[in-house]
Amino acid sequence: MALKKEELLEAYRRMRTIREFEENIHRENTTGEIPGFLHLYCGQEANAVAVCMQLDDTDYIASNHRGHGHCLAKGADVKGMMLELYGKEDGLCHGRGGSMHIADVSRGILGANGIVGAGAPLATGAALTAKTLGTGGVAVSFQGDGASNEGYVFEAINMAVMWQLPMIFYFENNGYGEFTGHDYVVGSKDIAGRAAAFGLPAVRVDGTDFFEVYEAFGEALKRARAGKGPSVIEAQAVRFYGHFEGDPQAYRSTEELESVREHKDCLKILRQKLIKGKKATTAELDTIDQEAVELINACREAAKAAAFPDPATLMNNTYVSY
Ligand SMILES: Cc1ncc(C[n+]2csc(CCOP(=O)(O)OP(=O)(O)O)c2C)c(N)n1
Ligand SMILES: [Mg+2]
Repeated sequence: MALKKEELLEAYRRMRTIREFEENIHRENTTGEIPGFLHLYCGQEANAVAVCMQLDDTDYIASNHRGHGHCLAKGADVKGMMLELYGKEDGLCHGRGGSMHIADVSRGILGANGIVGAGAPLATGAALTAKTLGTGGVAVSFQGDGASNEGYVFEAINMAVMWQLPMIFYFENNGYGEFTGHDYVVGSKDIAGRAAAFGLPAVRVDGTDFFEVYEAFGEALKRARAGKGPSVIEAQAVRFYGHFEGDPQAYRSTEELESVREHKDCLKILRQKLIKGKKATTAELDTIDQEAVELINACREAAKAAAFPDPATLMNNTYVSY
């Protein structure tokens, strides 16, 4: 893989920025200033970043309820995201969307989505648009292991195969759908294997390894851009926090929670690889860490100080007329 030093540092910066954004929300949520449900992406950053840094604004992503990382990785404005979470008028969606409905169509971000698996048919529609209009763009849907049991996800995969669409279905298998273990509900225990039966390439990767994801997604992207049709990627990922903020996680042992932070932290793993491979120095990475902290602190203070929407404008920016 021929990633330049600047690209590697940029990948680390994006992953670190997402991590800092999420850790900050985890701390701040206790103040009661962030309305609505929050599902943190902490631990899964390598996936969003290794995928989205290979896309541009003509490519689409459809995200899910755990969508902060996907949107930030695809280029959503960090301050706009933070303000949106706080429900402020200057947020990315004028405070009407919040965590689970963040979108920025100008950057190809079709939105976070509270309906499990709904991103797959949405992005498939975007892939059909790209193919029909000949834009050269591709579409990617991010969904979890739980979404792999939704019928419309498989309908979308079948349609993408039949129409040979420039579409990539990216499953982040973090071992849990809400509070239920993946092994308990996924019959074959093998999402990629099950998807392959639809007649498309489907691979499983280690979602804690930025490089493995980058490579596998790069292959799928090459196929999609060359008009060779869709692919499925199943990434083995880990979730650091509960399903949602406030989930006591009685179904996970303390040992498991400590172990994933210790041994399966994608950010730590990337950091070690960059240093070992002499791609970056500790000082360079420390500087990026510090810059991410400063950026997120500034965004948080701006979000706290920003104005709420005027109640008289409640229905503005809410519905689209066609
Ligand atoms: C269609 C639908 N069914 C059920 C729910 C309730 N629900 C919200 S998140 C979730 C679990 C999703 O698990 P997974 O796809 O693995 O994503 P993860 O939360 O692990 O990122 C469920 C069942 C929902 N929002 N939509
Ligand atoms: Mg899951």
